[in-house]
Amino acid sequence: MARRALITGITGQDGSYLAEHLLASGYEVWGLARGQANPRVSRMRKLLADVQVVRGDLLDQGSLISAVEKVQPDEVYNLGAISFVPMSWEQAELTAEVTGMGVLRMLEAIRVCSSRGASIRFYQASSSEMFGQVSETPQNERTSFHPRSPYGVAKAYGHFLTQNYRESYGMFAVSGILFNHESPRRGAEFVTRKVSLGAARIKLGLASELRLGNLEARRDWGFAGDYVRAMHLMLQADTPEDYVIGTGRTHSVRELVEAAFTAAGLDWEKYVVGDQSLHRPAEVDLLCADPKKARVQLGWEPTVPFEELVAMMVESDIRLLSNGGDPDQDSSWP
Ligand code: NDP
Ligand code: GDR
Repeated sequence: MARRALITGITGQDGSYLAEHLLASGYEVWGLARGQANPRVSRMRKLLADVQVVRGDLLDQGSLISAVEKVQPDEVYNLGAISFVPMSWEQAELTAEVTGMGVLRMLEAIRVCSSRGASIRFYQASSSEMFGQVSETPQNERTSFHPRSPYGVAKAYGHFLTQNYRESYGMFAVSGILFNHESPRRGAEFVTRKVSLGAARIKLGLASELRLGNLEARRDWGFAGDYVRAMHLMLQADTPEDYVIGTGRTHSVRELVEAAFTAAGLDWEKYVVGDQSLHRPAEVDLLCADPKKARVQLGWEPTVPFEELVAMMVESDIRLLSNGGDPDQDSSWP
């Protein structure tokens, strides 16, 4: 019988790549989707016709128990979250509820169903944002946390809770501490996609400038398609353990802008405008992964280097906009 996976956050970037990967690996894939008329569900269905949808919300404990009871999954991937860091200052309580308490509700749903005999492995989407103001570089599984946003704090709660359920109840529950990963399906609010869309719009004469915040922040950017393979590998391991996933290379936002505009054949300095209002109340200045444990124990390696990733996103956005696609309407997904 096919293994069955339940993915929260199915309408997001990672949900789409993970679903593709699991379907290609022979899984029956279910996605948890919220809302009575969520337009992102139809976008997801267009791309992933074989994914079955179960209604539920990370804010609603009963809906998660019902979803787990209905799907009877072998594996649950908890990717659902408020994931945009600036929004976590604007709606800190909601972020705590969805991104933090949502993990508790999902773990409880699994614990309740496991007590009736189910055996379910659990993956939690932890984040390099938990490291925040870093105490050492590169960051590995033993690096201490100093989160710098309500989002990072909520993720740290979910991370420790996942460890605690593993230790308290013997659950196969793991966290992937994933560094930034991007793709042509990345939300338009995140800096890589904002820059690739900005360069594409300027190239096509649809915009004349791109406004950005802190150009000096450094991130370890990889390709989302590579990172979902790591999520799956973590749940196939003999023992439940947490892993850092990243490329081990770091670049500034300035270098990202330069690479994107170069890929579009443009000089970035003519178009990029600094905007103080886009700076964050507290910034994470530098992130760089040490993914050695994942390489040695899981055999995981990233395959798409930074310049290739940026060029892929810029080319995709030039194609999308040339064909009349509207990324702000969430209508199209390459
Ligand atoms: P996205 O922002 O693209 O997707 C977030 C998903 O969460 C959407 O499907 C959204 O669904 C869902 N969601 C939001 N609120 C709820 C809710 N109340 N109940 C159920 N689902 C909800 O994120 P990514 O795909 O980029 O990231 C996936 C996960 O990995 C997130 O948890 C993120 O925090 C984490 N992460 C991401 C990294 C990255 O670089 N991409 C790095 C490290 C961690 P809806 O359509 O209903 O809004
Ligand atoms: P991040 O990603 O906060 O690292 O979280 P984001 O792309 O939003 O920001 C990266 C860096 O770019 C700087 N920046 C800007 N960012 C945005 N969004 N818009 C701008 O105009 C801009 N100008 C400069 C930011 O200050 C920041 O330093 C992502 C999310 O996917 C999280 O969910 C995930 O956990 C982490 O990555 C790992």
